Amino acid sequence: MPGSNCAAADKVKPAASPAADKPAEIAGNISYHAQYSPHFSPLAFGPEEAFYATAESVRDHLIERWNDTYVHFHKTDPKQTYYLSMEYLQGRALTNAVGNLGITGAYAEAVKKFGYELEALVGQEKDAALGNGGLGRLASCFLDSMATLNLPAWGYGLRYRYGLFKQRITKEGQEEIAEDWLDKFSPWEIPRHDVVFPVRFFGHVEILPDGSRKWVGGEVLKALAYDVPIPGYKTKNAISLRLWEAKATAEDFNLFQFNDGQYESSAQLHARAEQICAVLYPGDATEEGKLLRLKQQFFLCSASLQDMIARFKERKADRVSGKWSEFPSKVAVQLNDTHPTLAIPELMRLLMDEEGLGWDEAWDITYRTVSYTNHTVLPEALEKWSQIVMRKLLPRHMEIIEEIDKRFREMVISKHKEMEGKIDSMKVLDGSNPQKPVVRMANLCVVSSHTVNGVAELHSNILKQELFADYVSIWPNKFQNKTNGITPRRWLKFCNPELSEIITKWIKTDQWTSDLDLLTGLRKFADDEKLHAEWAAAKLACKKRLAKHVLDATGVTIDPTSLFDIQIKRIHEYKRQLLNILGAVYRYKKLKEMSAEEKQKVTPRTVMIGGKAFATYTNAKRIVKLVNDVGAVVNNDPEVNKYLKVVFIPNYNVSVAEVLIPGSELSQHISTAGMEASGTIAGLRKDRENGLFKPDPRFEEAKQLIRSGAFGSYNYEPLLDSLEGNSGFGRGDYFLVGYDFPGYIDAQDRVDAAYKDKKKWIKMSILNTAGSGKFSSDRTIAQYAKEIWDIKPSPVA
Ligand code: B1H
Repeated sequence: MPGSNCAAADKVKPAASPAADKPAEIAGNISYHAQYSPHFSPLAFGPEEAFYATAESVRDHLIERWNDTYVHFHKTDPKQTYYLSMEYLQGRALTNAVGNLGITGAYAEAVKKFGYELEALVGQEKDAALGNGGLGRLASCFLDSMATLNLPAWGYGLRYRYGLFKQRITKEGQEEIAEDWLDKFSPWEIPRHDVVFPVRFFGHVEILPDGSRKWVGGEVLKALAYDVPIPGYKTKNAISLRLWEAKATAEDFNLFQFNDGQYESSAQLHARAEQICAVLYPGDATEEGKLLRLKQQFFLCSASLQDMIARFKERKADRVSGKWSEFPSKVAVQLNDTHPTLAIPELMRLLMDEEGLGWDEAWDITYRTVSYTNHTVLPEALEKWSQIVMRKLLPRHMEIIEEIDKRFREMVISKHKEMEGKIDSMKVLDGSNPQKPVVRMANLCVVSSHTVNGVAELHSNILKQELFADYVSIWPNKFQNKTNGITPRRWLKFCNPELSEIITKWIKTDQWTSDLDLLTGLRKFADDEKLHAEWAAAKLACKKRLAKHVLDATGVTIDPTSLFDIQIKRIHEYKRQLLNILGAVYRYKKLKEMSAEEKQKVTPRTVMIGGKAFATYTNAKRIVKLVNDVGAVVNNDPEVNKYLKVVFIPNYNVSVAEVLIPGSELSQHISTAGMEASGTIAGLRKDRENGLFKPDPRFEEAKQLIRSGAFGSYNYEPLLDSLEGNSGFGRGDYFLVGYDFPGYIDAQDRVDAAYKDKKKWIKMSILNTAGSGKFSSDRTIAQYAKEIWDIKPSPVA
């Protein structure tokens, strides 16, 4: 019973869930849920009703494991990790849940008894899209690996009412629609009415007679927990993703005003509470809604820390030697980027003002508890909060941050005199603009965490050599690398059953699903013709599935034998979808110039681009429009459309990715060097500033064709202009599209040539797969556990 009082768990033995290997029992349990957990008319049992009843039946299995896991952790009291993240891109859960529990076959058979295919029911589920992109998906992969590795760990996040918007493509380009993932209800969450904490905003700091300080007044909301069980793969462990929802209390409801007809003012705090979890912050490095975003961040941090402290105390009561200094040996807090930085001053406040510890003891505990992951060196994404706003919303925290800053500066001067000249860029508070003094959240994280890590070798080196270089001389051992990974369950076994079967057959074990390095076993078959034939057949099956998705979603027919060239990620100028589409435009132009004979030699290609643009990011939206406009012309041009198609994949999300990734043959990652965590080098812009840059004629040709109106009359001038002269993002072509264009086109020519040599291509594909073991999130999480968190696997017996 996660949250509190575990003794009860022994008394209230839950009724057993249906036997996992008996489809008839499962079917009975599904019927039971349809009847006794009703959400619909008893007369209806269409695909939607069947999905919800099936999900609730699967949830019975999850809850058993989740209860057992909590009881086990409570009894064994291991050190636990708490992953704090403003984003989780969970996607759908049904396939993953039955897959991880090993009951896919039994459930498939059970739902057949109602005349349904499991795959069809799976499609009824809405994506839980509580994240923007890579950072959020990483958090979800991490949860899967933590559970699979039997680690005592929790995820903490916010229960956004609306997740990332749904993207619809119209004549105007991208249109955003609220994504109602809770439209009906989520069968996977368990509201925890017993897990509620107060969270304060605004107010002031009072100094008590004994000199201690207390934050009082302002408005107080309640944080209510919703637990989402996360099953591990082939293990009895199931951990929790705890999502907080903001509520106001009945006392905040002014019955007098309501009876007086003042309906809106009677429930003001309720309305403000609702705003907090209304929407996911829509940016991937952006502006907007500042105060609300800060409230969200604090809400997550405060509720989660109160929960951790409550659990520590609950378990501490059972131990004779319980002391606060033990806290860091029971609790590890990982900050997923700077978004949950307020956990630092909030932990200090709770320890000092609520628990009565002194600064030094509280600081020692906080420092040994917290660690921070940096995901980007993009300057716009490095959070800076106005000191004025911070002081108003969180007056006590602002005091604590000031004290951290002051003590840091004193430490540098007393212990690292040689760094004194660098203090201005290292300190936490930046008052260089007296109109707009700010708190630098990344600096606060570096100064207050025992460990800081980047997410790729190259990225971590940039952190050590550039962004955080000055801190390295003070704390040479603080900085680490933890190369990102993905869960091989969702992203290989479940989304690509064809390839998975082949792998298992050839390496003669299915253990690769939890030990991905075993894929190296494929290497010795890289030239085997039988494997080649099977490999090609599996790929074709995935490409056909993708072609069907494209037809359903866009009405465009694509050829499954053409090269599938895919770029899927948030639309951002630094990710350079523009380089990709300009390449396609250039390809189109060359095709138009070719004779019929010349065209025969061309490698047919389908270029697919998918991703969402931030609603107010105009240039990103222009890119979406351009891809769609180019597609409309190219795909309907009978002279070329056998050799080139260009498709914008609408509403890219986790479920769409599960269809796209298995069908992909060329995956484009072409972000500007130096701007992405995965794959970067340093600066190149000097040539351009000095007028030394000579654009390649092919680049000029591609832009010219767009300007000529070949793809419609939409005004692309601002977009093309950003690639030229001195306009655009500060300087002309800030993201170096023109600089890389010739090299990019040449590389694409080499891709065409390589694809023609089928044998060579398939061999490369096999070897790529064989070498991908390192990128399992199991490896990433095992390293975090050992090298940062100091936690150990604790499997339920
Ligand atoms: C990444 C973000 C991010 N880095 C601000 N930073 C956000 C920044 O809402 N915001 O304000 C949201 C997200 N996301 C991505 O993290 C990197 O761009 C990728 O390169 C990396 O693979 C991913 C996971 O580490």
